[in-house]
Amino acid sequence: MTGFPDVSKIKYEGPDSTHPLAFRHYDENEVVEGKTMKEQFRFSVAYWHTMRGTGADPFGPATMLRPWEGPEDNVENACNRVRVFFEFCEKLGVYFFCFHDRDVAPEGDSLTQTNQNLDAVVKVIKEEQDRTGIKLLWGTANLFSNPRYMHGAATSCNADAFAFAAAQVKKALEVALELGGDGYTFWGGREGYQTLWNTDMKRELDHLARFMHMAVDYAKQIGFTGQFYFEPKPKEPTKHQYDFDAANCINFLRAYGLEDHVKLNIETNHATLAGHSVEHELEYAGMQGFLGSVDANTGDLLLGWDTDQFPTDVYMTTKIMLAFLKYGGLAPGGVNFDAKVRRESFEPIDLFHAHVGGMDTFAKGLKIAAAIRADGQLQKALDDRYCSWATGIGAEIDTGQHDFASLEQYMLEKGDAEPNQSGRQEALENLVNRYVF
Ligand code: XUL
Ligand code: CO
Repeated sequence: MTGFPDVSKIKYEGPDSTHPLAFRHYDENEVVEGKTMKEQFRFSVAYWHTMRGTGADPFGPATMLRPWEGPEDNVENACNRVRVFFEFCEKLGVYFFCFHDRDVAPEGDSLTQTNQNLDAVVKVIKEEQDRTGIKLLWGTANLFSNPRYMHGAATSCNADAFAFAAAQVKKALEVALELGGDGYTFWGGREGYQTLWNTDMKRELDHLARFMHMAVDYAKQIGFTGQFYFEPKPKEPTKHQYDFDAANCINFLRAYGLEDHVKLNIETNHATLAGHSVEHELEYAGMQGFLGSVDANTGDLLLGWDTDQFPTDVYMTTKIMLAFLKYGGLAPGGVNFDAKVRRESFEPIDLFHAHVGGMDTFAKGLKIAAAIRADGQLQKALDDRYCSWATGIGAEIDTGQHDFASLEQYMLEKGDAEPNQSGRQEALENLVNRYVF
């Protein structure tokens, strides 16, 4: 069966289009800063939300109308769902996807059975990839849903949970290799803790590092050359997640010798839950050489939890795209819509509205970011702000020609610092607005 019989391929119609399911800004062939939009974004659909999101929340059950779903969550149904998924991606014009092992295939009664289920579904995924040319941006393992992971997976107090998780990631890497995946993501799930009364934090972090090293080693062994990503998230489900934010994750990776193997997958709403903005997290990761990939979504400041909404704010996507362009793009990473339709948006067509809107918002953000960069006024204002470092004492400090004693001498002779300049924040906000509207 087809999943979306009433939808034909989404087209680019230009900014004046009033068609609710056409792109007004995302033209995959349009070249911006030397790359087509298709290459710049490497948009990806998240299988877990788009195919497995049910609309259930703590106050009520599933609401989603998904006519292709059979009565039972078995392998046959899972294979059928894969075909519907590829139909969705094709009609949308997205060339990448991401999935967790357990979203695509149901768990069996044993690890052997579960792996067989996964193999059966992966076979169909492979067929659909070959048919459509759609690629795996990154794969990952669900190390948080099954009750065996209640205390975490790699950081569990139960060594058997660690071992099971290792077996699961081993298989997930084999699958990622088979599907030609460009990456593999670690998201902590339950890697964190609720209270120090029952937690040996040092031991847990040592285990997490050992686990990641095992993954890196196994990837090498089987010839999986995709990029590893670590995805920061500060809270949910535990009170203290070990992968809090970009700075915390980078420190962990460096402390445990993983910095050459793992980059970051920055998610918008995880940034805001950490009390940052996504542009802060991207800039931090970028300047440290850890910018890998992006999980695109947005939160709601009035709700304050991980709502995973689709991005519709052009200011936000402009800031994201400024970071992308500054750091030379994301490939082999991409922009993965780790986002879900609202519980009330329960019809299949809502999935198209959501993704089309997200892609268009990013495309507009890219155009604005490119215009800001081409104009150069924002960069000039930034350069001017730091002009005291370009020559004279600033340049001398930067080239290591001073110490505290010589700087004291410099100030004793000079008497006082040069007066400060205005930060001009409001003027710069107005300048940015000139490109937005
Ligand atoms: C959870 C989240 C995950 C990861 C992949 O908040 O973002 O879906 O992206 O495990
Ligand atoms: Co995510």
